[in-house]
Amino acid sequence: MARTDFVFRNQAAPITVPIDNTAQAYLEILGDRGIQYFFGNAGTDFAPLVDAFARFAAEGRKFPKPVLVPHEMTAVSMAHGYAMVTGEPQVVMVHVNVGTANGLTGIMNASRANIPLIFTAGRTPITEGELKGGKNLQIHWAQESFDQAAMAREYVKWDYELRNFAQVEKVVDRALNIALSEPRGPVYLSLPREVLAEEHTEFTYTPAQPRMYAQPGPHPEAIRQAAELIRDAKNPLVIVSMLGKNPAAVGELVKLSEAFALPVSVAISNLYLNFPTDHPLHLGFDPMQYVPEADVIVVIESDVPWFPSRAKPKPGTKIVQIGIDPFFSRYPMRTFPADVPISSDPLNALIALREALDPYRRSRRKAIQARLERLSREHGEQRKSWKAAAERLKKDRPIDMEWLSHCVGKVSDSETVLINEYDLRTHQVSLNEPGSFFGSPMVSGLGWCFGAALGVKLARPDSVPIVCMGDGVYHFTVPTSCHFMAQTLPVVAVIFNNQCWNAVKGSVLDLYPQGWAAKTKDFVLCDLEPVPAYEKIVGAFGGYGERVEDPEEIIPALRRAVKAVKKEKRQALLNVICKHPGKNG
Ligand SMILES: Cc1ncc(C[n+]2csc(CCOP(=O)(O)OP(=O)(O)O)c2C)c(N)n1
Repeated sequence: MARTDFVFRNQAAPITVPIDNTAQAYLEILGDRGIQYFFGNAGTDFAPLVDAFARFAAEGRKFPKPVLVPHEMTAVSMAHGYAMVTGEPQVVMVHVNVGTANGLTGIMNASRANIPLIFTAGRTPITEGELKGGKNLQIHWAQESFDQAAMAREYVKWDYELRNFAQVEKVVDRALNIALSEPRGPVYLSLPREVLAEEHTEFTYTPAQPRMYAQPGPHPEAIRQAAELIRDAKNPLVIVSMLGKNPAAVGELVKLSEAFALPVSVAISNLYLNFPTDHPLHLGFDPMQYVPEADVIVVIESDVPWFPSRAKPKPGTKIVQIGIDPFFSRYPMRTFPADVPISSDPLNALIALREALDPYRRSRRKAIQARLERLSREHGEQRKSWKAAAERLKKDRPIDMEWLSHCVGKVSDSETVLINEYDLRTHQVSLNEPGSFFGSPMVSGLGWCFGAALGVKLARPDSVPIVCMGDGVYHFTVPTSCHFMAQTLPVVAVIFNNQCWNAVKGSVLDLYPQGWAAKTKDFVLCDLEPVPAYEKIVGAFGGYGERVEDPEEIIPALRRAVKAVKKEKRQALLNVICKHPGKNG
C-alpha cells in the first residue's frame, strides 16, 4: 500500500446557523466535527466561550461537553488518556500564556507518544478599548506574549492563531487533519479574545463528512529484504515499544512471531500492551540480554531498543526498523542502525512481512519448531524466576515492590485497565488483552498517569482503571486536581511509597558507585520525608483511603479499593508503604 494522504471530503450542502459572535461559530464547528469533550482551565479569555456554551445548552444544540479541570496537567493528561484508548482527539483549552506553560509537560508526553489532541489557549486582548473584548484588566497587559506559541512549538506538529471569523471552519479542520494524520500528535491553536468576541449574526459552514486518514504502507522492496533476513536468521529478535497503540497490530505480531518462531522482547519504553506476556514467545522486558547474541533484530516502533552503553549487536547483525517514523525524526539525536528501515504503519508492515515469509515456512519447518521449543523453555524459566522472586519477597515488611506488583496482577480482571508511571514491575503481571495496559510516555514528564487514568475512565465508563505510581509521581500529578476529577470519574490509585525518588538516587549510584554520596550515604535531594499520610487526602474528596503496611493485606486492600470504585462509585487510594532503598531496601 503506497502512502496516500488523508482525504477530507466536503461534499454536503452548507448550512447556516444563528450565532452572536465568533466563539459560537467555533463551538458549532467543534460540535459538528465530533469533538466530545472540551477540557477547560479557564481565565478571562474564556468569556465569549462560557457565554457560547450557555447559549448552546439553552437551545439544545450539539456541542462538546465542557469539563472544568482544576489544573492544566490533569486536563492535558485526561485528553491524552481519552485519545489513547479511543484514537479520538479532544479539545483542551487553557488560559493564555500562563495556562499554556502549565500544560506543556503534558504536551511533551503527548508529542513523544504521538497522541492527537487539540491544545488551545486564549490570547490576552491586544486592543486598549477600541474593540469589544479588548483590555479591561491589569493582567491583559502583563499576560501578553510576543509569540505565545513559541513555548509549545517544539512539541506540537502545528500551531496557529485564529485571526478572523472567516477562517473558523478551515482552521479547525486543519488542526484536526494535522493532529490525526501520521505521525499523529498534538497541535496548538490560540484564540484571541477580540476575535472570539467579534459580533456576527449567522455562520455558514459545510457539515462534516466521513474522514479517512490512510495508514502509510511499507515499500515492497523493503519488505522483501526484511523477509529474507528473517527467513535466514538463526537467532532473530523482535524489540517493541509502541505497537499496541493499535490493538489490532498486537494480534498480527503474534501471527508473525508464531509463523517464524520470533521471540519478542519489550523495550524500556513500554507504553502499551504490545504482545501477550503469557505467550511462549514473549521474552520479557529486557531486550539487552538478547541483543548481543541476535543475528537479525526487528525493532518495531521503539525509540530506544537498547542502551549502547549496556549492550550492542555483534558485528554483522542486521537491523530492521519498522515504524511510522522509524528514525524518530523529532529526536535531535538517535543513531540506532537500520539496514532495512521500513516507514510504515506497523500493522501494514507486519501483514506484508507475514505474506512475504509464508512461502518459506514449509521448508524451514524443522528449524522453526526447534527454535520455538528452545524459546518456550526460556520463556518458562523467566516466568519461574519472576514467580520465585515474588514468593521469596512476599513476607517482607516493609513491602517489596515485586510483591506489590504481583498482587496488583492478582486482582486484575477483564474490567481492569492498568496505567503505570514508574513503579509497577510489569513482569509480575499477566498482560494479555490489548488495550488493558498503558505505561508512561517515553519523555517521562512526570505526573501523567492519574490524569490519563481519568481520561480512560471517561472513555470507558465500565472499566476499572488502576493507576500505579511512585510517591514522587503522585506529587507531580497535582493530586488535588486529579482527586477533584475522580469524584465523578472514580479510579483506584496505588502509591508505591518508597519515601524517595529512587530514580534520582539510582542515577547517582550508577554514575558514582564509589562516590561521596555512596560512601557517606548522604543522598540530598532524593528523600521525600517526613512521610505524610497520603491516604487521608482522598477522604477530602469523598474517596476511600487506606494505608497498607502488611504484605498479606495488599490483596484484600486492593479488593476493597476496587469495590469502592465498582459498587460505591467512589475513588480509592492505597498508600502502600514499601522498602526505602538505602534504609531497608
Ligand atoms: C516533570 C519531571 N520532573 C522531574 C523528573 C525527574 N524524575 C524522574 S523519576 C523521578 C522520581 C520519581 O519518584 P517516584 O515516583 O517516587 O519513583 P521512584 O523513583 O522512587 O521509583 C524524578 C524526580 C521528571 N522525569 N519529570
